[in-house]
Amino acid sequence: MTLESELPETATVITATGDEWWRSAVIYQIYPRSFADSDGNGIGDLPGITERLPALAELGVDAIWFSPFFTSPQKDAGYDVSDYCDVDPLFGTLADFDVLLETAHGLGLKVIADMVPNHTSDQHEWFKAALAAPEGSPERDRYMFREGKGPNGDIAPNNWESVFGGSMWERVTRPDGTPGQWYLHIFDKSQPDLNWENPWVREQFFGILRFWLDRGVDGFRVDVAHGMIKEAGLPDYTPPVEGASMGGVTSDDTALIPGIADLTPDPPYWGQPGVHEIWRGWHGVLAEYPGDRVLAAEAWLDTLEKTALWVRPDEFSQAFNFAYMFTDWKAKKLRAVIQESIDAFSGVGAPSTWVLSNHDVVRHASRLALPKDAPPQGAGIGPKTPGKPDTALGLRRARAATSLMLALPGSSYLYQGEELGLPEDMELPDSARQDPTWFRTKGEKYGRDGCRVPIPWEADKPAYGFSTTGKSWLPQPVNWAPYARDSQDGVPGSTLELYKSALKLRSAHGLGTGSLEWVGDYGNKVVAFRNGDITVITNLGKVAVELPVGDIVLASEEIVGGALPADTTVWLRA
Ligand code: TEU
Repeated sequence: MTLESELPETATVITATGDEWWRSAVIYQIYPRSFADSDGNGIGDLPGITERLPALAELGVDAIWFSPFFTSPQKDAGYDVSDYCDVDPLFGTLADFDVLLETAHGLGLKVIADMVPNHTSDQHEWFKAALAAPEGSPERDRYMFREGKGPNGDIAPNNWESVFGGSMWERVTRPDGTPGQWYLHIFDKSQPDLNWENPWVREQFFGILRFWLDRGVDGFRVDVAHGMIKEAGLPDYTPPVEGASMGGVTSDDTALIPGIADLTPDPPYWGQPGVHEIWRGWHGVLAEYPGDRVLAAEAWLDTLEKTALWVRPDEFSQAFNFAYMFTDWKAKKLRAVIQESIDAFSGVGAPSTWVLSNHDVVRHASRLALPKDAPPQGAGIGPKTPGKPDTALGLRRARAATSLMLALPGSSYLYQGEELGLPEDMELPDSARQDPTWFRTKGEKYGRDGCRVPIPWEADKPAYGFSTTGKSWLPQPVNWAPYARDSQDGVPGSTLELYKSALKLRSAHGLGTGSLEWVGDYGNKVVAFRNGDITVITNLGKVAVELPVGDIVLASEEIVGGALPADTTVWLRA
């Protein structure tokens, strides 16, 4: 189905079968440094999370995915790992992790860790050994070292640009002080890429996976799963669309614009066919363990068709649906991406996933009200960005969008704070910024700090209850009291209560394991479908839509007089 095609009259979509828990799970992402701080240093930690876990059980999610808490110099907020089998002292200890895991399991919550195999930190022992070893040594072969070009080797081996800005190559200095080889880093220079063609590297990660599986984790989200293998010869590459090489999806997602996806071949460092053999190996390790462990791919690929190849039965269990995430607030586009997702994923026996926010993108309570000419994904929004989104409109659309998403069959991901309706923090002072993107682009891109601000728990406490001392590694806005959990708990109509109701009803009506049948009666500005005994109607137009007879079981805004207002979703039982 293309964007331009009309809504099929009836399109019943049978979701993939299988009774593994993750096929229909709602998975809540915790960004550990911004969730809850127990020791008052302004950075969230594992004991802080453990204390707050009952709030997540009460919210009604099934599982938690934790962004990395492993030992790390924190150059990229923990996505630069220097020891994969230990907890960074900032966040606590392995014993704290064991308590967290036990507490979560006791509350019925599964736990998913974040594995970062594309690169290590430059402070990892493997990289230190590589630097200390001579050129051509087995230690160097664990990473992507190459000679520079030109008579003195002072030109980078190719023209690739880092996702965070600047060259993807950094030159090292030999022990005698002379310039040496270059190493590849898709991200920051403190994140050297591993050489996944090297069997020794593959073997190490089998051990790391087993370390966490033995401790009891229920699976892994795999970071940059699309970047691990690079095209042989590392050929030069110039992206046809600005930002395309960087996962730089804009609000007009290239994957969803017919034509552009066809013109965008996989860059030589994304989505190479060699990755699939790695995932089959990882699948095999997880299969040795009881209890349906999950493997979720963070793979930024330009089409859903390609993404589906990653979730074939012997590879990942599921993959993030970034095409869905970046779909504009337009009924036609939304219907198309839903249909295309279910077709692509169920074609290989996998559930579709759905997601609206994470720690790398502008929060959807702001993104859904961005003006047309907004900066591309990854640029972020800051004090000097022209045409900032309207917060009230953004929140209204976010509530409607989430209410729609949570009625879709498959698995949904939530990002901490979205259940409070948090907007992007668009006024962070430059002096507070920490995202490497900000530094590597010399301030040209604000980066991702605006979605990473510590979340508010209690309106009247220091740091809104995030920390005991009032410290917060990124400053929190002064106007966040109304978003605090205790300002919304038990308050009818609050965003928190909307999430709780939606999650409860989703489970009661079996929507996650259900199937979708389009309902075409409401015009082209509406998305409407049936899932089991629930009819979901979302009005993305400006004009109110008359509702059919039926009991309203959920509404993202108050419904008066039988009409569905603009930017509103209802669930009806007819
Ligand atoms: O992200 C990979 C990635 O390519 C996207 O995050 C995106 O291109 C980027 O955010 C620019 O918009 C993962 C993690 O989710 C991210 O937090 C890490 O910084 C990155 O990997 C490196 O580990």
